[in-house]
Amino acid sequence: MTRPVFAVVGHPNKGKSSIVATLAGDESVAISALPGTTAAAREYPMVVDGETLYVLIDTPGFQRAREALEWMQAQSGSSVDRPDIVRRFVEQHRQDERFAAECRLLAPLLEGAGILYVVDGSRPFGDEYEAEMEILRWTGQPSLALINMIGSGDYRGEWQKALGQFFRIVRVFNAMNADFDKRVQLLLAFGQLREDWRPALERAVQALQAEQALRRSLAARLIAECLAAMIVHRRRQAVPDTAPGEPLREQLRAAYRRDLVSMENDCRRQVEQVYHYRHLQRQEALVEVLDADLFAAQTWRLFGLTRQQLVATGGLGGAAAGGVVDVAVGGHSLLLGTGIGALIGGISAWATADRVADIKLLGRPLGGQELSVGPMRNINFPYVVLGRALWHQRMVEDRTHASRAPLEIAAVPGALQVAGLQQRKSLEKIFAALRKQAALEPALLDRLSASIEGLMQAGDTAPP
Ligand SMILES: Nc1nc2c(ncn2[C@@H]2O[C@H](COP(=O)(O)OP(=O)(O)OP(=O)(O)O)[C@@H](O)[C@H]2O)c(=O)[nH]1
Ligand SMILES: [Mg+2]
Repeated sequence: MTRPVFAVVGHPNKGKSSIVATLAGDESVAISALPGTTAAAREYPMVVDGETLYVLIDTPGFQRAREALEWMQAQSGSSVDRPDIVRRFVEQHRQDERFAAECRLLAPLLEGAGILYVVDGSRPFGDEYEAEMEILRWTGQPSLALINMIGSGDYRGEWQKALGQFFRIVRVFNAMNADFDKRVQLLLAFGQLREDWRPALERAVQALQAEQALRRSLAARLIAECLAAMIVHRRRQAVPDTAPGEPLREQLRAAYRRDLVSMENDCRRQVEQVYHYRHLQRQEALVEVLDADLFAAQTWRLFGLTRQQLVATGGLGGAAAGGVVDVAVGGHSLLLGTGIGALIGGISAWATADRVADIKLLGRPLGGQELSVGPMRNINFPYVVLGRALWHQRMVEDRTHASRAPLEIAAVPGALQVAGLQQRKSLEKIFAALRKQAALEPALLDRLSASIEGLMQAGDTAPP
């Protein structure tokens, strides 16, 4: 076997499949609180440019490790014979339902796979694991133990002592919360198991890093397109010759708002797909802020500039000059640059979130008239949309494919990078240009997309 193959093995319900899902970035891996969820071995290859760099195999948990070990111990032989004894065990019990799990999880090891033994470090060590570890040692395969922390207890110390006697490398790896760097570190540790596996795993790490960067660019592009489309969006409706009444205007405003909400929603779905989530549920009830209506006053306060913030710093001119207004864009300070006063045309532009776009009655070339709403005039709007989009992207990026819960937000948005004044000025220029445009100019989109990517990058180094 030339390419590295790893079988993820262990007791039932200790997070084997969760580790596979996280490393393979695959939401289709079956994970549940019921022991015995994984009944058959399944392979997850990491393929780059048509070449398989390494393979992970998810396996069922041990069911009768003690009995299996007793059978093996009853065979006569010395240490050199042990791998053969394990092989004989599997050959002789293939049809034996009692040892179905043992045969399925040992088979890949007999074909040369490395061992990734998973335990739950939040529960105490117990004798029942000794037989499992002993059988694994008998296979003679290179092995690494992973302490997964499922619950709140902490028995890492005793696990480390026990595992250290059987496995050369012991690592703590939290399947559910492992960030990108932890995943990379783990792959590099796999490379320590066998010298000739290392090059493939180093390439896998490089491919992973490249993929991460590409995903960010794609996400930034999607967000830029969506944001620009939302800023310039208009909705028109033909109206009777008699002057359109308020109900008709209100209908049109409502339709316009629905358009924007659905544009934002489409953008989120697309960003989720970039990160290989196709069936991600969002927790509407709990995600108070992110899923709050785009037009809710609370959303504007959280993600955009507020009138109070501007006024509190001694007027718009002062705010711009000093660059001291803090903007709660999910922790981003997406401040407007100088010239803010001119742009918003006075503080009246900071009316309620609802009064965001002009509504106009226009004559139609072929007679009759139409009502038109949009484009978005409120200069706070792009910051609200961008803040929400960056926050959502961050949560999706940080999520692991082992999480099965709906996408849910902690109470306080994590602090992301404070955008520099230059960055804010350049964003404001782009937004202002967009507001004036009838059609989206590709060069402007490129600039917006690059700025958004910059904000994502900056978010990495921001203090928590
Ligand atoms: N909080 C938390 N829960 C985890 C973690 N890893 C696994 N779990 C949970 O533990 C349970 C078992 O996870 P699985 O990945 O299905 O475990 P398994 O070892 O593959 O189980 P079997 O296939 O039944 O042998 C699931 O409810 C997971 O959500 C973790 O790192 N943190
Ligand atoms: Mg499983």
